[in-house]
Amino acid sequence: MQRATPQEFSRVLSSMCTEPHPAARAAAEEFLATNPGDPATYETVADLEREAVATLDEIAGHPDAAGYITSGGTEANLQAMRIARDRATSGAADGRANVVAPASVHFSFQKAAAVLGLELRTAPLADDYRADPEVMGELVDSDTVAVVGVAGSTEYGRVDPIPAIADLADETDALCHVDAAWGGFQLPFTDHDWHFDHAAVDTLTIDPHKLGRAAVPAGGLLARSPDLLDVLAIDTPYLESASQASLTGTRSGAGVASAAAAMDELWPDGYREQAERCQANADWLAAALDERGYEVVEPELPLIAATLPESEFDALREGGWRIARTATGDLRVVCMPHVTRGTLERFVTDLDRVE
Ligand code: 0PR
Repeated sequence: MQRATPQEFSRVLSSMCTEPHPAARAAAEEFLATNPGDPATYETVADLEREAVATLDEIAGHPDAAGYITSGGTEANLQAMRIARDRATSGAADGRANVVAPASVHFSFQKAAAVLGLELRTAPLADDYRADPEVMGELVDSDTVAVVGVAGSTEYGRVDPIPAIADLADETDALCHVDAAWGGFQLPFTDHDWHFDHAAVDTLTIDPHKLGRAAVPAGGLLARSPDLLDVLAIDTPYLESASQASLTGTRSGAGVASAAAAMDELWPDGYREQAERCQANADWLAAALDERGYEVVEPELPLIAATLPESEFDALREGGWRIARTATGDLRVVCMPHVTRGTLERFVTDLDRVE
């Protein structure tokens, strides 16, 4: 089959998206015109969404979690903050409610805070780029509605100490949210404590359209119990179904069906094999950069950060490499499934040339 790929993936080292699994691609096309926002009309895609959520539950270590397939991590994080706010304030923000998160939190939380009228308080990280629960604790007060941990941070791929963050939330009766948007499909094959089973996590973001190999748009929001998700439910009098928890109304059946198809194909063995391959590639690149004298942040997950002079960074970009920088100017390479060892070898060859 001819595969028209609008994006040339072979030199993309900066993205958290990747080539969808072939089954996910086919499912996306098949369900392109369906709307899971109207489950009583589009019953097949509604069944696929239940199936997808059940697999996400298994991955996230809690068989009874409620949830839905979002448009991405941004929607999932925003909706989790909405649950936290409305659970604490029964609706309207009172102007004081705040969210406490590590400085590594994705910028979607700034959007969520702006939209929901929440104050976002971010705590400086520990030296290892992970959240420091003690410093976070200093920001928590009686108006804190959510305490957030990141399991696979966007810039350094770090996993925060989730059990300590959950304890912090518990102490102040706030909601504990974990953002595993990127890390969620890698972490089951590591020994990190990150999910419902490991700590009193209330809500969790886990995105099939990142390491889950689904087509965009397919994020995931899970809530420990249906009553938490019900906080989001709005009556929908003119639809066959009575209520809706998603933020968007009409949404893409392509994302939902492709998420179900990818997970059906890959969970767990395919994801395990992928996780091992991506991590081995990241470790290989870290060693190659280290050998060349660059300062490398040890990859905990398949994401490498390293110091790289601006002139070399610019020359590599001009040479066609899609690479990105962290806020502090480090090179950032995400070893997604489309990034092969051969790609990394070519990258290092080019790096040697521009040095
Ligand atoms: N949470 C985390 C930990 C993330 O890394 C991201 C996105 C989100 C939430 C938000 O997810 P959505 O973008 O699905 O709403 N992280 C990447 C970033 O912002 C997204 C990305 C994707 C960037 C593709 C570049 C790219 O080519 O860096």
